[in-house]
Amino acid sequence: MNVHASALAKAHRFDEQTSAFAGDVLDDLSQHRKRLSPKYFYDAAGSELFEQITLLPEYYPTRTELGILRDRCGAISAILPEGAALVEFGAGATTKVRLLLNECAFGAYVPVDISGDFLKAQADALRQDFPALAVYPVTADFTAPFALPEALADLPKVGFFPGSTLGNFEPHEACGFLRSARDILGRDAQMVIGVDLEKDERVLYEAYNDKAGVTARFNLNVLHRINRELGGNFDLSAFIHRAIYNRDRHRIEMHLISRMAQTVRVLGHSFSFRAGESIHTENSYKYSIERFTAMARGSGWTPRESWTDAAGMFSVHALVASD
Ligand code: AVI
Repeated sequence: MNVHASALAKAHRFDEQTSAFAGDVLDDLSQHRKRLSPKYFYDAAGSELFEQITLLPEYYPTRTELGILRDRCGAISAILPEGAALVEFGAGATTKVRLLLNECAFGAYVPVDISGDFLKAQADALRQDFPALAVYPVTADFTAPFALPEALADLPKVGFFPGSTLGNFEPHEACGFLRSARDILGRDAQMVIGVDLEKDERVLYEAYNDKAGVTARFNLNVLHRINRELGGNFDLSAFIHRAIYNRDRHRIEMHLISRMAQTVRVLGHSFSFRAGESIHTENSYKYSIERFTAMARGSGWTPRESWTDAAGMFSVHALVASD
């Protein structure tokens, strides 16, 4: 916890997670270019909105990755060791991991997520459907080092990081995550990872500016969360969602744009906005196969195989830990 966050925890009797949220929000809104971390999108309402996004006709990543996993799970299973512990970084919908669990003979499944409640529900559902599978949920921030359960010490390890969540990390954070995953999983580990690809800018634009406005609600929900958890007074109707493709940096950027000059208060601090001023809320980096595999090579992994859909929209990679 940083100094700011621990002072807030004391003053407001916040729990550890809310204090960290408060500290980050106050720091990030005080920047010359205001920003908020995309990790704060995912409260209960935000997670539900994200599930809705994955079903939108314009949002191709989820169904395309599922298609690749469905078509290629035989090939994926053929290169993974039998009896391995499958360690999933982040616990979301279980649809993707079920494809692997059905196809490969894993010895254990280890979902890792910061949200203990969500993790427990996910683990319970999988235990019911895969009674022979040992499930060891680990409550941890998977972007920082954490320990795997002792019971898995002798099993080979396979990491699973679907959904192109890696794309929401800055490139240096993505390298840091890959390196840390390599350390956590250990020697001879393998990794199966989903990565969204560069493509026609119109397709990208529409995926993040859907007609039904679900992505806009998802983006604005972070202001609602600040109001609810930190007693902020954001007027959600005074901000609009904007997503643009930044070609030079290969990324979709999401912003919340202030419609007017206004001042917002959060935890006794005032933040002034000019009309048209942005809060930068998310980057979603898009990779080429070459750029991703080069990054993996530089971060402790040797690319073993890459699969894409026929239209080359999305990619799934098998990596092996480098010596
Ligand atoms: C979770 N993540 C990979 C999504 C993405 O596409 O970057 C989050 C998202 N943001 C807007 N729509 C979906």
